[in-house]
Amino acid sequence: MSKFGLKQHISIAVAAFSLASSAFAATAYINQVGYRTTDPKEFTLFEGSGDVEIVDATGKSVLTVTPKAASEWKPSGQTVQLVDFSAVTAPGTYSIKQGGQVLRNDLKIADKPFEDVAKAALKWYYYQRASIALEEQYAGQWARAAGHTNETVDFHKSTGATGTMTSSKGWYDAGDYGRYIVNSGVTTYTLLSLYEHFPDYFKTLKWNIPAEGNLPDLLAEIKWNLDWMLTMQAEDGMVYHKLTTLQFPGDIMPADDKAKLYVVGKGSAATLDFAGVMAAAYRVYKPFDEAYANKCLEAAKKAYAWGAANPNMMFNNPRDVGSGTYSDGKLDDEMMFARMELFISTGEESYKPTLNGNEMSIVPAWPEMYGLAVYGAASHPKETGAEAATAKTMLTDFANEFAYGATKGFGVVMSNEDFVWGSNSVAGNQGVFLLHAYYVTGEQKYYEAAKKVLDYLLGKNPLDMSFVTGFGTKSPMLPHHRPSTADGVEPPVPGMLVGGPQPGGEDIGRETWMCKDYRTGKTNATSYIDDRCSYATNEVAINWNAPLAYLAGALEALNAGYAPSFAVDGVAKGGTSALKPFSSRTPVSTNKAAVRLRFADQKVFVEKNGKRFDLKGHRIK
Ligand SMILES: [Ca+2]
Repeated sequence: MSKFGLKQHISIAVAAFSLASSAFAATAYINQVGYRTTDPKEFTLFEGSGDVEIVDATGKSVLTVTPKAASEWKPSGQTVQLVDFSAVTAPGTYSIKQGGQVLRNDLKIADKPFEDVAKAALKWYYYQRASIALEEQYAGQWARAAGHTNETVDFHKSTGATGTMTSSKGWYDAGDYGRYIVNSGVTTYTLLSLYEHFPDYFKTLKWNIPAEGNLPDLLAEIKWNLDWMLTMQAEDGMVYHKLTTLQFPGDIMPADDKAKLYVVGKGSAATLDFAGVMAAAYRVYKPFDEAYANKCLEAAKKAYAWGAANPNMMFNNPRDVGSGTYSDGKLDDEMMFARMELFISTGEESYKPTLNGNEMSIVPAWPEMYGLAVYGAASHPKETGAEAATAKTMLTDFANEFAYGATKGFGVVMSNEDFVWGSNSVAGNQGVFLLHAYYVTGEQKYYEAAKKVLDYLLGKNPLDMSFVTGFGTKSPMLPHHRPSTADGVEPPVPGMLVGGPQPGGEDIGRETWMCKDYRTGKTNATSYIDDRCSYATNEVAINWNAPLAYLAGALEALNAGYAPSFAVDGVAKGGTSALKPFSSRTPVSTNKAAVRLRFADQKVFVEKNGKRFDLKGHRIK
């Protein structure tokens, strides 16, 4: 498979033993899925020398480019050059040559390069469905029996309730089979906002899942999780924290996980996240099913009322529970999110929020919901008035820095601090953030930087691999995902974004199920292993796939001519490209980037009593 990259480097080195050192081949890191005909296009060159040629399938050289000045990208420690080949616009498969050597031959240009990625990233939620069999007509070789079909589930004593209740449906959270309200919150909202921004595009986009009335596929899928979330609300409005077994199961299929299911815990984070999501769902489902929409809004109001009266009830795992914690010690952002969404949906003064323009933690993550309130305000200017203007400033201050970062080094937004647990979702959320800045300004540099996030996730990275299963020349084969491990099917379930490189090494240990140290000689951006053992770099999660789905879906929708209703003129590209000529594009500058990013706040870990825990509640040293 590896005709290029490191392996070719070695074979060329051997073949060229007696020749000059200039015979060493460079490495070209590309978006392996492809580039859009009308988009700006760039790849990253390592150890290159001289001009680069782009050669079409007939062997004809269609472009000769001089790579840009070299610069170091600290996360991989590599000094690299960016190569702009935007001038090549014809669909096809191309080779990249330098010094007469073919560096790689899988460079693709297409009209809708991300449509299949968007569909697969969204289809993955179907594969994660609890309480239903995946039928072959929809799931193909990944068909499986239903899991977690329990008629009733037990209340854990941490809920304060006794006996049983009914709760089914929802999406399995990650590589495990837990269902967690907090992580469902950021995930479901991200997907709802994708629909709310591009309703006409998603009314017709289909990816072969069971029909749900007259709902578009995206809303049919989201409803599967909303239905579950609604079961998790108690009479008084409070929302239970999670539905899991007491401990994680082994590598078994969902149907074989027979341990007792418990409703566990309660708290302000789950309740407020639920309130915000249900308030947004009201708007999105109203045109299709008014009764369901009203049910969501009433649930949102009840949850908010409970959350406003109980704003600081933290959840911690009870001693006998070892499933994921999703414990959050800072809850003002969840409150802001809930108020913003309820205010947008109802216009009631009692919910009216005021954004703090100095808030720094505004790139969303499951414990960082403030950014969703910023998105909400920016995307509903008619409803939020002055808050929309504050939100726009917050978006552009950060987005300027992101866009500038993407012009140097590897040509990606990420910096060293971003290589935390789930680094690929940090990248994805930066991309979604940039698109929001693009919607409200129309500035091309934000669109380009967002697109570069997708380039990174699909192969333009120092590991020379696509991080999405089933896509690209090389992609993860052994993700930490129980169904993919246990189903006896060689390819993993497609459309999953793995967590990605990061140097924490939380999964390294002596126990048989843990990894040997895969970090030796590696950098932040290469500390990764494609192995089932690696839950710290190779797991999948619903909140990680959501920004991928949003990015790929939004980029296709924009290029199909759809713009969000609140966007400034010129945002929809309509396949004809609103790009300025490449040579006259305004260079980006950091002069106005007064805001310093505090990436530490986005780290995906939980601190409790001075101890750090990972997503799943494992202690981090
Ligand atoms: Ca929080």
